[in-house]
Amino acid sequence: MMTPRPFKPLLVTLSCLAVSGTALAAEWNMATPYGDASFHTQNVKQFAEDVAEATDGALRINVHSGGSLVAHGEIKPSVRRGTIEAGEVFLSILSNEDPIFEIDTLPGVAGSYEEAMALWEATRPMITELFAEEGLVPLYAVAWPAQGIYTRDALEDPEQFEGLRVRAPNINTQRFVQNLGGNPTETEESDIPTAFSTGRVDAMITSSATGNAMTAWDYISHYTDANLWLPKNIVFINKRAFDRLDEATQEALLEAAERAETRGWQMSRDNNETSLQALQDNGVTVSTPNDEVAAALQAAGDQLFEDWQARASEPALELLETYRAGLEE
Ligand code: PCA
Repeated sequence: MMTPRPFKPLLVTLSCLAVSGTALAAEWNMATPYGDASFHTQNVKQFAEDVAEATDGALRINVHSGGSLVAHGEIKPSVRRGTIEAGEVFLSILSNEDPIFEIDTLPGVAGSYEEAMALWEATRPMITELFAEEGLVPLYAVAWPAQGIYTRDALEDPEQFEGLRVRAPNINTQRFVQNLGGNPTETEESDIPTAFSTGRVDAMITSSATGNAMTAWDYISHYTDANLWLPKNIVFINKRAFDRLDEATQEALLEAAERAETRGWQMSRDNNETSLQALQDNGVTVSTPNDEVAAALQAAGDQLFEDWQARASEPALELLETYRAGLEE
């Protein structure tokens, strides 16, 4: 015999009738740039499930991963226009809008998860404000594992960077490659296999996580775990879409976002461990830079940092000072 549940059928009927965007039930589209093998995507999908559950289906977020709905560069403009309600991007691809967005792709600023989190906490208000000016609300941000260098041959001599064609995920990494004497190309994650198989690139800079997700062992055999920096992805929504939700739904959404942030940082740490292991299990030699390579990376990084300082706004520079002072306490 069925247990009587008098209110359920009524609610279901109402939400079926509800037009997307009303206070009754909303269906959102969310575009993300990374594929399903990425822990960021897994986290955001869990977030969408949590929201649906917490709101009893009053808010459903359809996650379109891997740039399948909107290309990476178009995600933020699309959310701003309201074509889609939510998006995720690699924060530092926004660097042409304001150098604060690439503060997490500078060597020597945050070299551990603790520091990366402190940097996010320090910069979150300013980033939130800049997003608000465009009618956007950041929900959460999660760091990738530290960035390192994937090469075909063991990286033993900085001379090897000369003319090396290196895939980079953002402008700052491209500048870094240039400072090392290499030839950078900005390539989306989804284009990595083609970039290698067509011979467009010889090497790449990314994390253990992306190397593992993209089965880097098909193209390269060495990973230099250089701990360059821990850049973040940011998840955000359209403010008008948020305002259309009733208060309980808004609260449930923000609460799920908070959980996604905590979960995501832990996933990043765990994924770093499993990915480093997976790389080795698949024949990739994982090592840390030798002294010569480390010195070259340091010099290229110092240059990158100086250039950033020259570009950054006064408030961004002040934030960096405050963040650094906080680390020393
Ligand atoms: N993976 C992403 C961004 C940084 C990372 O670790 C990428 O390479 O595109």
